[in-house]
Amino acid sequence: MSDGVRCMWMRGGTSKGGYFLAEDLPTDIAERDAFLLRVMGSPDSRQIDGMGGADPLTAKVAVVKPSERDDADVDYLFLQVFVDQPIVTDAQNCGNILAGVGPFAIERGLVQPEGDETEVSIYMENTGQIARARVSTPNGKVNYVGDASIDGVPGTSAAVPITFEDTAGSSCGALLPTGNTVDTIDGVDVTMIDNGMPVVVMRAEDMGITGTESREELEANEALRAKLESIRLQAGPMMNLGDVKEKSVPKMTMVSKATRGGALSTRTFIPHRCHASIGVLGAVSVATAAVLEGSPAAGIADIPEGLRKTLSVEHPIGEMTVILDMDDAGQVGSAAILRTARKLFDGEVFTFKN
Ligand code: NQM
Repeated sequence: MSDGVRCMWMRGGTSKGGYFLAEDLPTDIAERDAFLLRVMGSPDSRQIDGMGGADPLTAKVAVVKPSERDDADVDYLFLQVFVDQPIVTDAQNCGNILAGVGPFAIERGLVQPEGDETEVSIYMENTGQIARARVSTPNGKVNYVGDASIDGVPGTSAAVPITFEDTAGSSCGALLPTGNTVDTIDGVDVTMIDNGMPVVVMRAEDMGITGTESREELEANEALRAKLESIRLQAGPMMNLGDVKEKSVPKMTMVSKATRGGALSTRTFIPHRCHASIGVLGAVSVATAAVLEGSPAAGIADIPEGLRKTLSVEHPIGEMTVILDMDDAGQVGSAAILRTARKLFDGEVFTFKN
């Protein structure tokens, strides 16, 4: 494909990537993936010949189309393009890129704006659940300006509140795919959990770190990375994810006591780079682990009373607030988070591939 392909570049939460209408992409999956690798400039650690930002958090893709479902306005497929390997995977969802899907759907005319705020119901194809995003639309147009701030993004923007329902077992078939709150792998107690994102949650101190280290310090710790990868490769099949050697899940989150007044502190590998902050559904899964009695996270977390639990999940550069609504059985029923998004560029992307 040497002709330009219509594409919008957006920041969604603390991530960034290309947003495409499904009709603008090749239908053949191998062809589509080859095209997206060219778009991002992968594989190359600098992504110099493409749009990617040399970081998994900025090499992301949303594919959006009108939904045929009664309960959704649009379908959203998330694709992670690896930076330094020729891999494009749909094996995970992304709640940050999700934040741009509502605005994008309205911008492209898939959803008509209604009043000052338009609710967009989004079917998340990767995992099969619905998310509801509220988009600011005064005067019939998407508004990106506002006073909402999220850690990891300078300044303020219009709020995009998002609610998730029924995310338990999104990729693993069950909230706790092994049936246990705690399992032990390589001598480390872990909770293998999936409330929207498959995550292995363990105590930072059990991994030989304090949990207050920076992203750079943790990425430089070869021994830690080897230990995490050994646990991850064993956790994959136990979480019904099969061989995860070439997959971006499960994520690996090390938790410690909060240091800034939150519920708990986190450091997350996604899975080979350390997250600059934490993923959205990743944070929902970690917060859910923290309310499970007897889990490694519960032991260190500060959990508020009541059926609505507002948990501030601390991460390397701030915090993400997750609101968990518990049902009468004491299980997490739904989760909500606040994100922002910004349209950065709208035009055509070129690949010039022979
Ligand atoms: O967990 C990064 C991100 C994510 C995923 C990753 C995310 C989520 O911050 O919902 O948003 O974990 O690979 O974009």
